[in-house]
Amino acid sequence: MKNQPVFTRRGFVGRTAFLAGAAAWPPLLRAQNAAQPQAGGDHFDQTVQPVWTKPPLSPGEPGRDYRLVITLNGSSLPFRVVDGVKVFHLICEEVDHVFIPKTNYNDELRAFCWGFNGQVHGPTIECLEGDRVRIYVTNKLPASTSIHWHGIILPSGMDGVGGLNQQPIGPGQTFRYEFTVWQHGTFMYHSHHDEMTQMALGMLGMFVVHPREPKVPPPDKDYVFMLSEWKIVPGTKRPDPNEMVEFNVLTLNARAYPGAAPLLAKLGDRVRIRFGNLSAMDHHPMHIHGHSWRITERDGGSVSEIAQWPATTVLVPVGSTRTVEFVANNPGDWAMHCHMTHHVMNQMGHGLPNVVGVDPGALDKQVNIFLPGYMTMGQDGMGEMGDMRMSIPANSVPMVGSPGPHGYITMGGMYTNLKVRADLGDLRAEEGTDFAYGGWFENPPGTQAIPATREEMLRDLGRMAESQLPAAPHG
Ligand SMILES: [Cu+2]
Repeated sequence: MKNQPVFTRRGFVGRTAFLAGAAAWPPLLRAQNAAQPQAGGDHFDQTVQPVWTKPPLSPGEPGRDYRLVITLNGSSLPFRVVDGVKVFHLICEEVDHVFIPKTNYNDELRAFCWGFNGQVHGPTIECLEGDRVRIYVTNKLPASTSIHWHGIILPSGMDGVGGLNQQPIGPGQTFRYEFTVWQHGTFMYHSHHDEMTQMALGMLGMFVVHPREPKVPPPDKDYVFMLSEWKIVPGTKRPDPNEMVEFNVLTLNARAYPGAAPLLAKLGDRVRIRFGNLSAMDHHPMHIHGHSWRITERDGGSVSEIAQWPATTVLVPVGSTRTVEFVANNPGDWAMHCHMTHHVMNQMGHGLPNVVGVDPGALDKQVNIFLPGYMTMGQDGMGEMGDMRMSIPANSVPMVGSPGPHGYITMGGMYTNLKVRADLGDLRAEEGTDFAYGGWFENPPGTQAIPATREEMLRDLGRMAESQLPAAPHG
């Protein structure tokens, strides 16, 4: 009898009072409360009927009714229209996924992951508000799975929680999901069966619903990023789903810098960036340089204009989406990255002793007697690590970054660049590493930080100790 509800006298009285109160509502108020849900992203209103009960409209066409988003290092899932329904097919399968391609500067980093249709993460699903979608999910994995449509209001039996809403999809089986989407905004999909394992192996994707009646014109560039985190022990080829704390590969659309493609924007472009976060354990404060953005959407709906906070960093909590918009009015190469400093490192080891400030002095000479080639590292931080071209284990990459136009960029992981140009020229948003694009910004004269001269320092800073000044020229 443990799980039987217990009606205490107080609880019963409280409940009766509530019901009596409801019955006493004036008829007008009750009618308002039962109003039909409306289009326009206002699906968080607590009306009596959920939005999915509204009949579908004729299916929207990309190019005519909406512009497809840009999934860098990924793609949008193709569909067919059958009797007014948009039909998609997701195939869950193992994928030998490249996190960072091989370049002149680093070996590739790849691992056997679980994804969809040959990709990690899965392709972005896109539709128009009011579309009816039918999604076949074929399971080619060795384990059962099920797919949850994260943030989408739909019938309980379509929600995809294995065991709760449906039987898990067994290996070799195909299940059919079907629902009408009466929302717009940025949503996600992911495995909801053995989540710890299957999400850690990559079974995630973005789900974008375009508005049927947009209140603002579509942006010039509409980027979408899935943020996620992995543990890939150097030298191994399988992400470790048991990891809880020490994630060492932090990704944008399953690519770690320098493997993540840059965002491109023509000067004056209105840019939208949709972030989704399905990391196992971490929130990501995503930060933009050279611009500030407004937070225009959360996963529950659009933010009304008056409430759109200006910011340069948006916190994207686990299990959430955040959409930001800005005008790319500042030409240059601009960093965009998670501001957690350990999330912009590649395959970070956290077990290192702290030797910052230690003078290795005679130590290296002594140890070299027993260990030829030994070198104490890290006494000045990690910035030089990538540049040293040290030998590292197979299938691993330097902890930090890659060459940039002015030296070494000491960031990896959840980092990429926004390139704003008056003329994008040969720059293309396609597969590759960032620095392989070759298109670095040339800072106009007078807009570049450079070494200060002796004369400038004496002129502007007053009396200076000789030791703080650059050496006087000889002669
Ligand atoms: Cu982060």
